[in-house]
Amino acid sequence: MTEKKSGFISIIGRPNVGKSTLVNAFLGQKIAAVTPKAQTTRRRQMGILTNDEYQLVFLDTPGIHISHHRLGDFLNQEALEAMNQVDVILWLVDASDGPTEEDQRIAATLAQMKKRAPLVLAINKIDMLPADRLVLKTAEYTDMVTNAEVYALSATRGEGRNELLEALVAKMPMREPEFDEGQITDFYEREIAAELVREACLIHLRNEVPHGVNVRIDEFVERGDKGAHISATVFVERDSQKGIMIGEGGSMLKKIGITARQEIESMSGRKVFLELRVKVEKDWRDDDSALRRFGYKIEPKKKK
Ligand SMILES: Nc1nc2c(ncn2[C@@H]2O[C@H](COP(=O)(O)OP(=O)(O)OP(=O)(O)O)[C@@H](O)[C@H]2O)c(=O)[nH]1
Ligand SMILES: [Mg+2]
Repeated sequence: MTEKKSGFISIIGRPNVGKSTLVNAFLGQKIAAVTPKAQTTRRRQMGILTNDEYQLVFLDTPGIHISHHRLGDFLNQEALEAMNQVDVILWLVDASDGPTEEDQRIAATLAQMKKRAPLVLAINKIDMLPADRLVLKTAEYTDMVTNAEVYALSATRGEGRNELLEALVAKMPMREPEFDEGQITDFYEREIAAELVREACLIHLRNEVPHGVNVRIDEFVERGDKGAHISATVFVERDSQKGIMIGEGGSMLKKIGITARQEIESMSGRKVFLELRVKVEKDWRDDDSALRRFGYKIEPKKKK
């Protein structure tokens, strides 16, 4: 392959600032779950944008937060690790909110990093506030970093998005791109399907219940004209949550199934038959062996 402007960009930030929204918007298609709730993303995922001039590989990461579970430790670990060996760190913040304690911690982490990639601070959700408040917020966030280029954008509406993209391209070195033109992510379709089922749970369920959900795809088979047949197990943490998840006469599970199926169909461009069942895996978010079984490669607990 011939050389072009190519490299890796790690998108970090606290939960809910719009990291996954931005990756989906740059790619022009949905590869990552997006919801109004914190801690939607649980695993690092690549979004690969290629054209004749460049290949940008975005690493979407879980929101960095003050964790209360072993799962939370894993999420933070995933995000922090993504900052190594990239060409640019893109710190996304939310103009409508903060800076919060989580932002302070991220700023401190960035300041402490010995060999750090160039930093770009991007202030998202500018559509949510008037210009005068935006000026104040931008100053508050900009004060938290040194040596960073600063951009403002709306990931959903598009203002400022191209300017940010062009700035990122300009920072990439000339080298051979790592990935084929056609590849847009490192997740398999079945992994994205699992994320979209979890997204539907986050959309329809309230309080802690959806955060304790894990989805396992048990079967994903092609049935020609009939599309794909997917069966999945939704794990919850407690018996009481199983009842909530299923709902009266199965109504909640049905609602979740419909939303998830529609999303999977629009992601994959074909018909999907989706079958869901619910199981309890007691307190799995604090159970290292359950976490590993679910594929979260958690590091051993640090001694305090
Ligand atoms: N108004 C507005 N909303 C936005 C914008 N960007 C993202 N959002 C919304 O913010 C919410 C969170 O978006 P996500 O993309 O899931 O955020 P995230 O940073 O990936 O969150 P985690 O995966 O939990 O770390 C969603 O409801 C988005 O629709 C924006 O530019 N403007
Ligand atoms: Mg996300």
